[in-house]
Amino acid sequence: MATATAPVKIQRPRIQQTTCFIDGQWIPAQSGKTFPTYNPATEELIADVAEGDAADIDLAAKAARKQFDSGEWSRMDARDRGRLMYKLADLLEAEIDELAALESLDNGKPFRDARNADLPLTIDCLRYYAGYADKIHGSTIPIRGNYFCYTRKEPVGVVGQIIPWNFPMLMTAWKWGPALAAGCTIVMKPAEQTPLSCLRMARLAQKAGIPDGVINVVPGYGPSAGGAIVKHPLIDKVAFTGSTEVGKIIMREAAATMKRVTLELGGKSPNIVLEDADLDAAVAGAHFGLYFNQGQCCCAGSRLFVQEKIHDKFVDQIVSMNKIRKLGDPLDPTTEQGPQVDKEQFDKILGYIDSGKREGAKCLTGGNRHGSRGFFVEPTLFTDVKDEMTIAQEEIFGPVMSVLKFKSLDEIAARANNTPYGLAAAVWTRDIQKAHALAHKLRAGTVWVNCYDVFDAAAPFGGFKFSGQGRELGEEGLKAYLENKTVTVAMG
Ligand code: TXE
Repeated sequence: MATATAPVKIQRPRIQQTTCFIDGQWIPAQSGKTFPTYNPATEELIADVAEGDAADIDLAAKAARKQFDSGEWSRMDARDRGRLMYKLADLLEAEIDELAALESLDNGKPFRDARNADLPLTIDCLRYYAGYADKIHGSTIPIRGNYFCYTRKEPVGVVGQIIPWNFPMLMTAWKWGPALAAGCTIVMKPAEQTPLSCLRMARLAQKAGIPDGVINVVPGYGPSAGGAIVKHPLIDKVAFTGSTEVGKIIMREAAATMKRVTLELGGKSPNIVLEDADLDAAVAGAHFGLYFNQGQCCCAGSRLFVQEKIHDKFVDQIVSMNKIRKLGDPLDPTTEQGPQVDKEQFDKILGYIDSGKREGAKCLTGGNRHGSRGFFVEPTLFTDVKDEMTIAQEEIFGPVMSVLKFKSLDEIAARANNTPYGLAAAVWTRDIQKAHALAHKLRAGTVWVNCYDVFDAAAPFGGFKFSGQGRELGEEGLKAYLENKTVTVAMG
């Protein structure tokens, strides 16, 4: 994994790509429209970006289809496809500081998080799947009779990919990695809040020599550009990361063209701390698991269940950490927490904070806006939270921790599972039996034990229940981009 310490002085990144990228061409939207992307730390305009809609998606889908059907990419020697993907990863690594700054500028996340988490994980994901390109194969099957039966793993075709704004480059890599390795071609729509880094990645893919039409990027809004991807008849599959609400729309609309669908949606993940846990480690893990990325993580440990006996000590330590947390300019390498991505998210979070106060939870830290410019929210801590309160039920997607007390192990799995979501969960304990017992009972796609937010390109990620369909990353993630073909040959 690429690692290095942050440079002392961070250069403001260059803004180079602001148009659609279709069939290897950088072109304005067909309508000529643009939309603004802002710096959430200052609320200032960064750039106007092409506002793609159905007409641009149509061009992109046709280009991706033509490229796929030509076989230039889909039937390229698999090892050569992998080589081009490695090249893309190398180009990202060569510009890692600039790309981290670009991510930080457009999203608001602290530079040091972008530099030490987003970028290394992005590069690692592309390399992981580059290595898979020439290891995708079927099997031979001994069926009854005098036949030779085998399977082929073929690319699904043209894939539409719609991503959110919380980890723009990483989400791009999670989508492109398996699609490219499988031999698919892509129509991608980045989130309207953060289009810049995905466009820069497309430029680097072009530089790496990935053929025209393999990757097409159309920035734009959800219902128009995103909706057009979901409806387009030339697109075979849609992969979406975002809200559960939009996930449901996509699943419904994708049915008309029988698209394959994978969805990575919201969560309300339980983080369970047993009284025998290593307290310092659990506090640090819980703090990171909630406040990392300004709380804008689908897997944020937003229902923190702490066993009664250690509750007060645990809470005291979180209070101390929140008091010294450094909020401010994301491009300052010492900043720990940046702004929320936009005004809509900021308002939504402040609304949830109000509801927590109204419904009787105790607000021990934060609870307000930080400063007067930019979308900063103080690190907020609620205790005395009850299972039925709104802040314990709904995804807040902000720096708001809700601590719920529990008495015994008997009650905890049922309480933890009592949510429509099932994305992630964590357990902190020194007792290995309790750890495994709980891990097996929790209805979640990922369970971390004595750690939180440990991601690896090789480890599948995705949700049970309303948190999604299918898995990303690892071999599971690749399968979502493959069709199985069974070939049966009469042997005479
Ligand atoms: O998400 P949307 P938003 C959750 C989180 C957040 C809430 C709303 O709780 O507060 O969702 O965020 C595109 N057809 N998550 O509004 O709308 C949109 O343009 C096709 C969890 O940003 O789901 C963007 O590219 N596409 C989450 C992407 O979908 C549509 C990450 C996500 O936007 C569309 C983000 C439509 N009808 C938010 N409508 C996670 N799982 O990590 C929107 N889009």
